[in-house]
Amino acid sequence: MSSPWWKKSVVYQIYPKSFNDTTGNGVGDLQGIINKLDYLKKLGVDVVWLTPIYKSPQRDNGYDISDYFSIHEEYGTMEDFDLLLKEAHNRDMKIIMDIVVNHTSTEHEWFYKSMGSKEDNPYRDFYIWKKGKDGKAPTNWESKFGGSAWEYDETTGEYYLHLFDVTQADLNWENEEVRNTVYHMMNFWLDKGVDGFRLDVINLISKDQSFTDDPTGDGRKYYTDGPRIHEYLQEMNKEVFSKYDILTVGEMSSTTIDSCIKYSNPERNELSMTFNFHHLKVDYPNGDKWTKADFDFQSLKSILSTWQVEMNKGGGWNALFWCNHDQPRIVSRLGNDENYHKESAKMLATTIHTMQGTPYIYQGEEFGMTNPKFSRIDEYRDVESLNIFRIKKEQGMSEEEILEILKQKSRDNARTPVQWSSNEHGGFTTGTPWIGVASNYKDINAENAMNDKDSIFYFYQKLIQLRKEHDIITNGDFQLILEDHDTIFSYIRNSDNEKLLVINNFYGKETTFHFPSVVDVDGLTGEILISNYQDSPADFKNIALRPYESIVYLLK
Ligand code: TEU
Repeated sequence: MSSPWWKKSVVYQIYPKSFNDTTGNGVGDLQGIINKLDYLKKLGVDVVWLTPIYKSPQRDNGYDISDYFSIHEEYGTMEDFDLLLKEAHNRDMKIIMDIVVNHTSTEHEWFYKSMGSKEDNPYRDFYIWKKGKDGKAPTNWESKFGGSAWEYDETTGEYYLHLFDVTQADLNWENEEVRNTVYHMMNFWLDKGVDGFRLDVINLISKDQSFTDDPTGDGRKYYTDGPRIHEYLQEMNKEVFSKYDILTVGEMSSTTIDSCIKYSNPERNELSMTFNFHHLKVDYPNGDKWTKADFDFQSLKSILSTWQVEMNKGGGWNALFWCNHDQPRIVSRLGNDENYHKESAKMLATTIHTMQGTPYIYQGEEFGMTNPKFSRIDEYRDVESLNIFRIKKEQGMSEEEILEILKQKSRDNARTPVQWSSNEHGGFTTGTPWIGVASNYKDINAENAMNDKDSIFYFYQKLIQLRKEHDIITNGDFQLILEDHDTIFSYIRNSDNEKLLVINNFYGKETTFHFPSVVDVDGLTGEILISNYQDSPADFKNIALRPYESIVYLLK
């Protein structure tokens, strides 16, 4: 069987709300995406992933869907969507949709029907309703956005489960009717011609039916990679995915390598690939996201390497990424957005784009957008950030301290409008943007990047091109070298007749790279494929690396 197209593709993620506004209402829209397709084509991406554009009260920016068959009004109409799909296909680009089926909005008509009565109600079992225990919630599980994962509803005197916001009620996947309804909806979009799905928190859909308290108070072990998850995904694959030539990527909350191998090994007929987040928890000391902290470089190296090696061994496939709409901007997080903006953004790009898997670029990452460094709570919009602000305050933390944490960790860091130009609001809108634009938009914007041959944009373009030209980037296996080095992340990708040597200095200080004598490269010469400095040396054996220097050699 020939290798599937998505193994050699690069995906670009669009968060429509913040991408490009053509109506002046301060919210991005589908026409705005159509207007930028040529820009995306120039960058060279193959696939565009749209985060949810369905009808939604927007309490969680579209991850709270109230109708899977219509387009959210502010974004446009179904005609706009059809045009977008056509225009993308005309340019040889694909579109994948974000599918959220762990939960729906409580404004979905299924939920209204479900909450109405306990008896003679075919919709009751669409969601997870339970009686309280001793006047309290059915279990002690916590919502991922803070507080209890259960909400009491007076109508029938029972609680419903919501692993996320109180307006995001979990669907009951034990119910066959729910599953068939979801498959029908997925087929509707695929029949329209979309090229695949990103499946939101898909590894949480199967809950342990014992509904017991978790001694840790967290609950995730009762629903993460749950008891029937593989059965559901295989059923979904049979009923939906297997009928089309598509890309499916599962977003896997707190998963394991073994599970991801199962999800993505093609012999099991589940998904094409998986996102996991372990490499982005390296600045969560003791697992706590809500702390201001530096990142742990050794853990980062070790997590990325282990996933590279093990997924390859087990026949799984990784989705590679630093950024998405839930994560702070990577150049602010692992790079240096003040003194080495270009160098560090390019070094981080090299790291992701030379590993094995399918790389994802999040809007604005391609020209180095940074965290906005908001300093007031009224600048934030994200439901999670606002909840945490309230909860931490109730627990006695000072507002200043919480704001410092949000500045580093809030999901809104990724959600500020795309900075297209140095015009007001970065050229995103002629109106008032729904969330503020980062104040550095006059320097950091797409237009400037397009006019600068040495920009981060053209660096990404080149990395994408290299993937097309060198199969070793897709197929080569992964070998970590200089494992214990305290600032260099370096690895070799091996194929039968060549090697790719990747050297990344992750810090703003100089260091020396010595090629390890245990690796045999006798008779091989190195050619530089890409570097973030003009004059990196041709000899790869001993290199005085400059701040954030990043070099990729092809050894033949
Ligand atoms: O995110 C799920 C998820 O586990 C996160 O990355 C989440 O944002 C984080 O745990 C919060 O600390 C997905 C979506 O990407 C996110 O935007 C949604 O809010 C969430 O599911 C619920 O649909």
